Amino acid sequence: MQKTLILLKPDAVQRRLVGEITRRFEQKGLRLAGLKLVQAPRELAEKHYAVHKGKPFYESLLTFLTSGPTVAMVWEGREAVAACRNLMGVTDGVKAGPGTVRGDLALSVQNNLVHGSDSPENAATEIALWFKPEDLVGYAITDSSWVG
Ligand code: RTP
Ligand code: MG
Repeated sequence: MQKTLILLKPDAVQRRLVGEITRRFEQKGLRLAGLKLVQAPRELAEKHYAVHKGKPFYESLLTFLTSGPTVAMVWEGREAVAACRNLMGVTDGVKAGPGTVRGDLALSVQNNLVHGSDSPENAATEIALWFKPEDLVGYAITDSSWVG
C-alpha cells in the first residue's frame, strides 16, 4: 500500500488545528502509520525543501518551518500521495477549493498548514528524513472492507 509524508506545519500547531486537519485524513480512510511532534532543526528543513533552494521564498520558508513544532505523520492507503494532495488543496489558500484543508482554513501562500509528498518516490525520501524505520507501525485495521 502506498505511503505518504504529511506535515502539519508550525502554523497548524499554533492555530490549534492539529485535530481538525488530522480528522480529515483519518476520515478519508487512510491508515496512520507514523506520528510525532518535531521541532525541526534548520538542517532537516533544508533537506526537506532542498528542491526549492535558490527560490525567492526559500529562506522565509525555512524560517517558517523551523519557527515551532511540526506534526509529522505517515499515512498509508490506495494512492495515498494523490489522495492526500487532493485533501490538502493547491498551495495558495486563496486558490484552494472549498472542502480542502487549505481552502477551508488558510488564506496565505506560505502559511498553508500542511505539506504532502508530491510523488511516491519523494514520499519514500521524505519519510526517511523524518522517521526512523522502527518509528513506523504496521497493523491491521479490523474492518478494512471500506478502506482502499
Ligand atoms: P508542500 O511542498 O509544502 O506540500 O506545498 P506545495 O507542494 O503545495 O508547494 P511547493 O511549491 O512545493 O512549495 C513548498 C512550500 O513553500 C511555501 N511557498 N511559498 N511565497 C511563495 O511564493 C511560496 N510558494 C510556496 C508554501 O509553504 C509551500 O507549501
Ligand atoms: Mg511541494
